[in-house]
Amino acid sequence: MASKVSLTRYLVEQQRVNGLIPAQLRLLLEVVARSCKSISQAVNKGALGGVLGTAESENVQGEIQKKLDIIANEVLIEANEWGGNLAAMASEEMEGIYVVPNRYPQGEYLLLFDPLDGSSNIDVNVSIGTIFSVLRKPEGSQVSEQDFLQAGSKQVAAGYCVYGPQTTLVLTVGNGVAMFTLDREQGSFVLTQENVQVPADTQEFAINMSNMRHWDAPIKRYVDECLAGKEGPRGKDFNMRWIASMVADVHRILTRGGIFMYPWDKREPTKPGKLRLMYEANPMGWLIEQAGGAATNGKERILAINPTQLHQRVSVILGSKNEVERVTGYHS
Ligand code: P6P
Repeated sequence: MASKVSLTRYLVEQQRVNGLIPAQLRLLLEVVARSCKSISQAVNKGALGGVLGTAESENVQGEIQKKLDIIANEVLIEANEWGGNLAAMASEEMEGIYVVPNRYPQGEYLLLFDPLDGSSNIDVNVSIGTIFSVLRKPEGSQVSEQDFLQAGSKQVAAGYCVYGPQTTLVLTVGNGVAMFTLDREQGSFVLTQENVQVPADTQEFAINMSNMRHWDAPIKRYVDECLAGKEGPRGKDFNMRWIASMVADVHRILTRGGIFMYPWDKREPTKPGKLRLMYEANPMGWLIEQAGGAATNGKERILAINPTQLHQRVSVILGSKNEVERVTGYHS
């Protein structure tokens, strides 16, 4: 039987073979993976760990925080602040950036994360996940929030860990997408898929249909055509999925194709969308593109958007390339 390739070995080989991962980035990714193992343990305890329910506090998004949101955030901060490879961190759960304390050496990378995406699913035992993105800190003086405002195309690493029937880490450093499944007996992530490819076509779309009356015309047209099935303009039937956990929906798309849409809608016209650019759309968009898919906001490539605010939101259409191009085409 072929010997198991651990995450560590994969990263060392990517560093040695492709020179893609400097030692400091490799250490950072190992520590993020270790953080995900700790979060997975906490998530798996559920009610037995007294970690379900809300924390009676709100995050910067004005959303009620779940106890596990805060636990996951603290795990990532504490695990990543001492390594000497980061200058600062940013999180969906924190208003401002977290600058590495002076007692630790500052590094050249910036780490952004949504510590536990899909929180509404925690208490009902549906898959959730951690999403992360790594940028280089621009040259210069003391790190600031401005340093984080880089387009998604500047990411040097991106990934997520989905806490579902398996705990699976999905990662790209710009050389394709690899998936690692947590071997709980060994306590290590083992390579279970390399060179992940999203099929260019699909018969499965993911959107929250309850918002249909609020959508813009191009999204309504696309979904209506999917619902028309064989007899309609698409000439084929479509299936629908909506897990209300971006990590789980994106994982399905990376695994078997599909299109995920969280578009702008007229409930709050000044808000470009619900999902956040820096630590949701950018990392997921890069993973999808690295797997041969596409990711736009309906009008332009998500990774080309120049951010103006750390927590800014964006409309997201991502997945099977031909479907995303069709929906984007309807917008032009
Ligand atoms: P809705 C989870 O809260 C999240 O940010 C994404 O993970 C998910 O795709 C979306 O919101 C679900 O939103 O409006 O369907 O509950």
